[in-house]
Amino acid sequence: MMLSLQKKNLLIIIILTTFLCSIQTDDISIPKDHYVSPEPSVHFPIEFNATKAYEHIRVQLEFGFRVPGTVEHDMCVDWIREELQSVTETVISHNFSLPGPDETLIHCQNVLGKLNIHKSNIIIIAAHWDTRAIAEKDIINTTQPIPGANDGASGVAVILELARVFFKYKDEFDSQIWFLFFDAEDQGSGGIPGWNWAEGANAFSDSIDQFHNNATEQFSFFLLLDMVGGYNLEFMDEGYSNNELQDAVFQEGRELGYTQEFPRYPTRRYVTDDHVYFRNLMPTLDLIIDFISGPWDHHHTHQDNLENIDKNSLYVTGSTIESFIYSYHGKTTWNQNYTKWIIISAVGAIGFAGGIGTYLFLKKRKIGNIT
Ligand code: 1BN
Ligand code: ZN
Repeated sequence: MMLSLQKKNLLIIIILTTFLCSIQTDDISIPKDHYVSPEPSVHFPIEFNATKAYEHIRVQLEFGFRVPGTVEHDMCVDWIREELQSVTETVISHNFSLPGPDETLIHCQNVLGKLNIHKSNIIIIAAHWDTRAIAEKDIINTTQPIPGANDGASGVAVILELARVFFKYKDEFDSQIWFLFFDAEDQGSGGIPGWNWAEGANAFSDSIDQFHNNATEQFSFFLLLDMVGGYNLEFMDEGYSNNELQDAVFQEGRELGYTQEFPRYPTRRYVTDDHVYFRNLMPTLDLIIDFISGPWDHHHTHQDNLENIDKNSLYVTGSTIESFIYSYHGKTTWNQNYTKWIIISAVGAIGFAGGIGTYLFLKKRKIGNIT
């Protein structure tokens, strides 16, 4: 059958608009489904290097015990700042003091490294870097400090390695990333007499307006890594953490195959950790093991040393966070994609309706050879 020029044009319009309606570009993801999807959403390839993270733990232990008020402590924070200089855009020290046992002031320091400082959303990844002044859970030398390979150094190590990776791919992110290192977390219950848990995080959250612009920047979420490097890693359900954020990170871990480490039914406990001081600002998650009855039983003992660190646990934690950050805050967030999809569909639908309308109009007027 021969088609007239007008009819051909109309058919082309209809085919084109229908095609436009059905286009899905690569970066149109299905993020809403992400929370429930059984499909892996994993960013590949993962670049997190567990050997580099392990090395960061070894370096911290070489400084000695990182107890506030000691030279070892001050040398360690200088090193953290130096490491951050090469993988962030801004390194900021937040200095504060707390009273020591003899009423002299002990100088403490939180450190913040910022990446993508011109983006408006802020993701925070945090850990404490100080180590406990006493080993109250050991059977010997209970008044002596602990090495803190897991309790302190592991979180710092994983974050520094993540910073290296994210710095390399910073243009892929639509968010700022803050790498935040807290001092004076681990001295509660007599660690340093009179101090509470998470003093550094408390001081930082009190001063947070010094570090961001309230009018132009918003906080997205806060991830705390605490004791992420021991063997038999199994994260617990920390009660002060945000449920949705916790479910999403655990789901990401399970999609990577880490079903032991991110169990479906984790042990639930409440821990007064650094994240509690940020709960009123954004969703927070404490990624922490069950240090009371879990399989890694060196918490606040002299055995919290390099021998009881498992590189695989560092990899599980690092790769899960790397993948999670890409999934949720890569260049194309689900919001933008969803909007793009609506626009494409609307333009397509209008074009399609216009084509049909023109066809009917021409047919009614019997213009051309439409039969
Ligand atoms: C986590 C690691 N914490 C200390 N080391 C926090 C904590 C707070 C632990 C209260 C026990 C009780
Ligand atoms: Zn501790």
